[in-house]
Parts: sequence; structure tokens; C-alpha cells
Amino acid sequence: MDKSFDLKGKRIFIAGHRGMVGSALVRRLAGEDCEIVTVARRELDLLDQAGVRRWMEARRPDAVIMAAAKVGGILANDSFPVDFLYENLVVQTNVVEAAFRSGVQKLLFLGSSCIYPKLAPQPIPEDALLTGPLEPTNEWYAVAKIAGLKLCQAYRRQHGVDYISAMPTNLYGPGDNFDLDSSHVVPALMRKAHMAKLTGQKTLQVWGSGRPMREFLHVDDAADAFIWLLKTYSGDGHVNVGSGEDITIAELAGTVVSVVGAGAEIAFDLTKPDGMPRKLMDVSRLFKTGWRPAYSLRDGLEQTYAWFLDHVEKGDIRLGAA
Ligand code: GFB
Repeated sequence: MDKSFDLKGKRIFIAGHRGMVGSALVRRLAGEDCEIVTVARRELDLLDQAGVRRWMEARRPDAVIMAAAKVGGILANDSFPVDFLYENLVVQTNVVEAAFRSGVQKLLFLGSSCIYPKLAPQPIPEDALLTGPLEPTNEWYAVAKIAGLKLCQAYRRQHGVDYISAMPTNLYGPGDNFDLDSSHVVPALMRKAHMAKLTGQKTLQVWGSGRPMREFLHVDDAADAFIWLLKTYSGDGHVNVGSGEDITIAELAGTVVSVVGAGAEIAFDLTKPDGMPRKLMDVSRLFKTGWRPAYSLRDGLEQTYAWFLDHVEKGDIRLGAA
């Protein structure tokens, strides 16, 4: 099978274009000679199977990128298991099935590094999937994402369509969710450090022990990798997308405090969960193709903090208590 998918003149539907990943895909695709197709949530509810089928049949994109998902940090995942399992299962199934019915030949499904077992070998190779129990704080989301990548694999096997999957590591960047109850660690620590700077607060609360290790990738790098895979990859197996480097949460907190310019000391809140001890992905499958991220973590955090300040000033992000 010819592996290349030329974007020239193609109509590419980005499901979830308002989210952090979807909006990065819109920015990335703006530089390509293709038509970006999106739909507002008020016009189409992706939970509505009949509506998704009708919309897809009417718009008939050439390719689909499935970036719509119910996402959140460790506490949100742990607190709302139904939302993370049900919404993701339904939305992804509706989009993938409707894409197939309307003749879409190329589809990229986006998952997450949390699909891997809690105690997977590090760095985690793609074939560690389904070799052990999942991390309990995010198993609901993980089960949905595993079902999504398997669905794409199944369509590929049964119907010969070029449906592929990418598993990104922990992403951060412009458009992230900065709400402390539902966000991931980077926006949470950035907001807390910013508040500490404003108020002169002496300590910054970091959830858990600070010992878990995480791999971070700027969302613009992730979007670049996704488009690279869309254009060049065609295979049954999913592909890990990461930076290939990880750090402890304590180190991350120190870097965020320094980027923000806050003087606060770091304190650990042991009543909050650590989650996966480590989830560094083996990115050799991706890196062998020649792709590399552009941002260092420090540069990415600085760029994200500048975006955060801009949106605080515009009033899009409202700061309450830290
Ligand atoms: O980013 P995060 O919420 O998600 O948390 P996961 C990463 C680590 O940072 C955990 C710690 O060890 C948290 O305890 N942490 C420290 C904090 N301070 C904070 C804080 O203020 N807020 C948050 N949120 N964390 C998610 C999964 O796991 O990873 C999702 O729940 C998804 O399903 C995502 O897969 C990529 O990395 O633990």
C-alpha cells in the first residue's frame, strides 16, 4: 500500500477543533494546501449518532482527525468515571463509524499514554498495550481510548480503510484548561505559581509526593507529529508521540516557578494521588521516521505562560483564589 497521503486539495475534518489539541491542528493545517472542515458544538452534538451520520454524509470530508474527547487531569478522571468512559466511547464510535459510512479513507484517532499498564516497562513500547492492569485513577478514560484504537484497527482489518492511531504523551500549551479542579499538572502549577507571584504567597501546593515522572510535549509539536503521521504513516499499530524525555513532578514545579518568576517554596499535598509512577513512552518508532519536537520544555513553558498572561489580560481566563 502506498503510505503517503497528500493533503493537497483535501477536505480535512478536525473533530474537536475548539480544544487544545484541535486548535493546534487548525494552526498547523493552516500552512497546508487543504481545506479545514470544522463544526460548532451547537450545530452538531457528537454524542448524537444520527446527527453525526447526517453531518458526515452532507460534508463528506476526505480525511478525519479525531481530536474530540472528554479530557481532564488526575482528579477529574478519578471523580467522573462515567463521563470519561461513556462520553469518549460514544463520541469516538459515532465519528469513526460515520466516517466509514460516508467513505472516508484516511482517519487519525488520537489516544493517550494512559492506555498502557501502570507498571509497563520504561520507556513504554507500543506493544506494552494490554499486557497488565491499568492505573486506577485513569482506567475509565484508558479503556475508552483502547476501544477507540481497536475500533480503528478493526475497520482497517475488516474493510481495508487507512485508519491509524497516535498515542500522545502529556500535552500542554496554548488553549489548555487552567481550572484547578479539572486541569492537568502544567496549567495547574502555572496558575498556582502565577497567583503566588501576585499575592506574595510563600508556598505552592503540589499534589502528591512530587516523585512521579512525566513526559511532556508542547501541543504545537504534537500537532506537527499528528500531521506528519497523517501524511506518511499507514499501519495497523498505533504510534507513540512524545518528546522522549521525562522529569519528576517536583522538578517540573521548580521549572514552572522559575518561568513564572514566583518566589514560592514548594510543598507536597500527600492527600492527593500520584497516579502512574512513571509513563515515559518509547518514541523510537516515531523518531526513526526523522520527526523531532521543536520546543524544549523550558521554551514551551515560557511560550505557554506568555499565552496565559495574554488571556488573563483579555479576560478569557478568570483568576479566583489560588
Ligand atoms: O497531569 P495530571 O493531572 O495527570 O497529573 P496524569 C500528573 C501528576 O502531577 C500527578 C501531579 O502525579 C499529580 O498528582 N500534580 C501535582 C498535579 N500538582 C498537581 C496539580 O495541581 N494538578 C494536577 N492535575 N496534577 C492523566 C490522566 O494522568 O494524564 C488522563 O488522568 C490523561 O487520563 C493525561 O491520560 C495525559 O499524568 O496523572
